[in-house]
Amino acid sequence: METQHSTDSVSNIAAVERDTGLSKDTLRVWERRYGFPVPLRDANGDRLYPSAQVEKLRLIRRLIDQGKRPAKVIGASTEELLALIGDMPDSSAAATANHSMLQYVRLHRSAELAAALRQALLKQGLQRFAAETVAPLNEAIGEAWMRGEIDVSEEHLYTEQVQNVLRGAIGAHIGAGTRPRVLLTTFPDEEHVLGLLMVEATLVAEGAHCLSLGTRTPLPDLRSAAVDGGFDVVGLSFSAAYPSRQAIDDLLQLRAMLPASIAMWAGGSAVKGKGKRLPDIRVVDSLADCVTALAEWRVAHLG
Ligand code: B12
Repeated sequence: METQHSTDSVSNIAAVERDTGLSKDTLRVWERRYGFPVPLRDANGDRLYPSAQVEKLRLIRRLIDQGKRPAKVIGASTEELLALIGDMPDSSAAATANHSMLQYVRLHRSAELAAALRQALLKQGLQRFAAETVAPLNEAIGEAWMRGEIDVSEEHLYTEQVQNVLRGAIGAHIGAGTRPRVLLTTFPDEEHVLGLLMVEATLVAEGAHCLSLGTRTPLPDLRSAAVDGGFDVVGLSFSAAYPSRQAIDDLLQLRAMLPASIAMWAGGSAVKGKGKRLPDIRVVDSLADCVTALAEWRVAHLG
């Protein structure tokens, strides 16, 4: 509902939520906690937001999608916010795309989300899509969940759509790959699957032969699948939710169970930088490092 108040058009809280993607609760909390926004009130006492404030909220939303904390930017003027956005690395197009994808998750518009993901994949190709679209989106979704702006069902909605698009693209390469033969999975307590899919996308694009068992494979079954399947590498993913101590113990246990001829690669936030405590296990810190680990393996085994 747009009404004329002085020269500035105003919007009610529902319209601002739709426009900025900031929930009504967040708008009210910020008003109390930071003194911004400062809505007017209509005859019924309902909040009305002048368009200048809505524009500022849009800019603040974009900076938050880039990882900025609300407290850090909410006091800035519109000019300062624009300058901050201007300083953002040339990811404005990506940021805008991510912003709208986050919107689709919030509004349960899965068809538009899937279409936007497919569009990005088309533009970027499999490897860049995983690294430059899915990785930052994971962060943004995780942050939005942490701020209570999305709930677990929306995390699932997001995961399913990303999974469909990545699986579809990877599926086109099934069986085409050569060496190494890489078996991908997670341990029983890890249900985050996107890390695995991003790795598979990266490796398949490099011509590796990958087989994913999905998440939660018990160690003895993983051992027999790796040995009986003649795999060269077992790759395991550990999200930030997985206790690092447990990851190290479980990885060392599997290392002792697997023949030395099968390499082990471990990745994800929970094991990042933990290489020193994991002898004979290659900790891979990023998708780019994944390509390096692959090249190292080929040099060592295929000369
Ligand atoms: C989607 C999601 C969910 C979905 C998962 C759906 C599914 N089936 O996959 C659901 C809703 C189920 C979920 C549940 C939970 N989640 Co969750 N989740 C996420 C989210 C948004 C994306 C997950 C993901 O797959 N990320 C990809 C991860 C694995 O990749 P990465 O660690 O960044 O690793 C990078 C590289 O290292 C490399 N890599 C990764 N793995 C590997 C493996 C190999 C071999 C190699 C070479 C490279 C490699 O690729 C990645 C590229 O970016 C993350 C946010 C985030 N930032 O990740 C939160 C997040 C991981 N979850 C979190 C939490 C807390 C949980 C729950 C405990 C919440 C709860 N109380 O229920 C549960 C735990 C479930 C469990 N037992 O595992 C927190 C963890 C925070 C912490 N420090 O503990 C996060 C970080 C959100 C947040 N910001 O707080 N989650």
